Amino acid sequence: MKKRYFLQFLLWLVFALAHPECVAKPPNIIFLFADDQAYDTLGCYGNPDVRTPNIDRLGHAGLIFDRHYNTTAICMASRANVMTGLLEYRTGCNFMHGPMMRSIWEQSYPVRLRAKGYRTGFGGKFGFAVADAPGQSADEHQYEHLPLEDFDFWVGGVGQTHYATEKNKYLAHYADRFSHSTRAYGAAGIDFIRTSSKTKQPFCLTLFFKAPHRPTTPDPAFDDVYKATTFRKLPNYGRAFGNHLAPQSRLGRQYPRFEEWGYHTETSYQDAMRTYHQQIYGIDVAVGMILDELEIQGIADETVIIYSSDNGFFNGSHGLGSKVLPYEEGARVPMVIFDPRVPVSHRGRRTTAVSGNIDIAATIMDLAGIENRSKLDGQSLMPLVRGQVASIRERLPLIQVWGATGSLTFGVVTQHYKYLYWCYGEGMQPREELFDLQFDPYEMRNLLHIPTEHPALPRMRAHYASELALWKQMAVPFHGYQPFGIIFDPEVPWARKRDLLPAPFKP
Ligand SMILES: [Ca+2]
Repeated sequence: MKKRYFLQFLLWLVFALAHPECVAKPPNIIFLFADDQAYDTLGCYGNPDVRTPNIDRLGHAGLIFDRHYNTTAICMASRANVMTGLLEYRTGCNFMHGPMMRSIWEQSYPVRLRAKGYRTGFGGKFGFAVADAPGQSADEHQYEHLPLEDFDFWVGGVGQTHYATEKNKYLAHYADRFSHSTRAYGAAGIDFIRTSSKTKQPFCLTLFFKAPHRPTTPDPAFDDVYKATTFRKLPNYGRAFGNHLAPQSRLGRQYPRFEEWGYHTETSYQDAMRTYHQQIYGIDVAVGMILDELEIQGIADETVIIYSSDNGFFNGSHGLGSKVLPYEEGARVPMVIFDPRVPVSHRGRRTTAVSGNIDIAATIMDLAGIENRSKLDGQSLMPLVRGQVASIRERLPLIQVWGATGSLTFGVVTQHYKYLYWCYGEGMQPREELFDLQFDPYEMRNLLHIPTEHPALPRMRAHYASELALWKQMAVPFHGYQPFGIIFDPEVPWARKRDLLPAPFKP
């Protein structure tokens, strides 16, 4: 070897040893996403009543995130967040607002990974439509408004999709083997992995399970799993632990659902939890099917797996049911990343770093070697997974611009505290809430109620003001997002805000 080439080789070797991820083949990526799965529903999150051995296995071999939030805690908006790495006021996409513009979709991780040479697959509830221009109607219930052509493999569905496999157009051919869609998605995942492993391309599989979203429809194959289980309740369970919250928190549909969905009596609570957890058990079985196939194909050591949920769930906490509100049970969810390439010494850990659903696209792009991520709101979580850093951000915004006008909320969460501002002032005062999540993880005490000003309040108000300034600066000019820059401004009186409310929110 000539001296010049030898020197070049030595330089490459030094670089390769320092940055093995840059010279190795990019990993396969599997992103598994549940619908409405609360943070405390997995064995690896400390719930002693549940059986989730496959997801637990991922957690124990990877990194478990204990402070992972959906920046918007409802299906459509959250799916738009994870696909793009953008906050809701930049995706412009939610129920009561509108579909995603194609120009924004084209920045999503599935499109960018495919352009980078990845084979991409999607299965499950896509959740939002893609439109060419603002004001153009696009309906997530119609296949022609979903971006099927941007995937190499598609078993996705429109709207809420169906639990019965046979009712989903692109999944129906699995119905003879698995009549319930959760395991059918597992079977579809196996097929995608099998065909992808025969190509030279890396692959990215995204599976958005319908479970455990209502209407409660567990796979009867697992009727025996929780037959004898009595489920615990979280310490903030019940109406008595909701009285201290802002009255605006009781104006959304979450409040009546505590009784409508049966969380209010011991018998109906246990029934609700049995079927809820049975649906999550079904996801765990599907995850096991996928993990087994990776072993069979000999690619388990080159496939990164991410597991999370689109929003949390109030199973009776604070006397609430359902999701949407940015309290811990509504916004915080399980999040597990397993990267088999991380040294064993750095695996099997937990992190309390604050992370968000906007980080998922950034993480997937980082894994795929896409370096230009500066326009994303999210950060790659890989430095946390590799144990290189202890945190990736100081604060994360929490957005709630859907549903009853009274329940509109904007807030910010940090390592230690959460600050929420409830703007609604019709017959009541707008409210602030401050929770110390380190000492009060169940949000039993609003620190605005103590007689002296809490020392953290000015700092949290400043964080909120910074996030509100970003909203004012960055919100898309369509789908009713810009007015919320003023509607969420605590300095502006409610009387002035009333006229600014977008049409669906006018009282
Ligand atoms: Ca959901």
